[in-house]
Amino acid sequence: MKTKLTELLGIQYPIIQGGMAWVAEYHLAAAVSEAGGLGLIGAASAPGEWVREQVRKAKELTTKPFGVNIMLMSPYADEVAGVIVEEGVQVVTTGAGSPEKYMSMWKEAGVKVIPVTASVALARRMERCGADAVVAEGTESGGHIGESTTMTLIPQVVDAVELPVIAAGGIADGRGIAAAFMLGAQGVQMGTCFIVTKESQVHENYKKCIIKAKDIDTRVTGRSTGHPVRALRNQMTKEYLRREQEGASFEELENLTLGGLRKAVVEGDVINGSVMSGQIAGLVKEELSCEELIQKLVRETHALLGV
Ligand code: TUI
Repeated sequence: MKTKLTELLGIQYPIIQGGMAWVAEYHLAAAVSEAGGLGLIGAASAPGEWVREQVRKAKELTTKPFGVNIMLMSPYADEVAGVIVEEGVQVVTTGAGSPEKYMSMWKEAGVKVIPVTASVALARRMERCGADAVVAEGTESGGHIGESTTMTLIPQVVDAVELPVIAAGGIADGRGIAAAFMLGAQGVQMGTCFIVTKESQVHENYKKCIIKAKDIDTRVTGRSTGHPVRALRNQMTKEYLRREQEGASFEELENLTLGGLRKAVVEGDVINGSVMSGQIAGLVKEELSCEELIQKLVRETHALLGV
């Protein structure tokens, strides 16, 4: 499975594990990289020193390339951007904004930059400012999402930029990977199926929710606030959507979700917490190791594409 992406990153398979807030810590990232994909540490809203420690711990577990995802709405984004250079992180992905102001610093340090985009316009802008590849993320994804579906977004981004495009949103098996290649992608990024791996440190309750989930079990909160977030439906999403419909204020709605992801991932409160997940959760049925999962994905993709 050699593509422009495996060449760019020096990895075996064109499979990236999403840099999910609270979920993507060093055990998971190192396991994915060891298995031949690209593991990511999700910096989320954590301070630079937390990220530095995570990077150092990942380096103890793998000598293969791994990366860090910066969530650009984080108050610590500036310091995390610096830590990436200081610690010699090889790959950075960015989410929930535009990383233009960090681009020259990263490029000078030789960091490979892969912004996550949800539109053709942002993908084009990222190419112009020197990105090495882009992730095009469809609205099927978990967490903070854009409008377009993966099926419609990928071919449009592929036609708009020369860079390798990585498809994300709604992919959890070899059929999804093969489909992404057919749409012109050079690789895939997956989140939901990695939450349920053995190396993932999330609370058991979170894993059980994803394994139990059916096709129509996610909800999108925050469409009215401009921060749409997809999560599995529960008491929190029900209450949020009810209040959102009643025209609750931004502050009131934020208070409902504030710390919700931590609550679900760390405390296992899957009733009041935010159980972020993609729409593909219904396809995720078992807990495998990262090695087993990646080998299964590669086998399935090979069988479909005959490569
Ligand atoms: O970033 C993500 N997914 C995330 S971040 C996150 S942490 C969070 N927690 C609670 C509330 C809000 C966030 C959970 N999931 N994916 C990448 C992504 N980026 N999806 C969409 C975008 C995006 C959206 C608008 C990127 C850029 C953008 O506009 C940038 C611009 O300047 O035009």
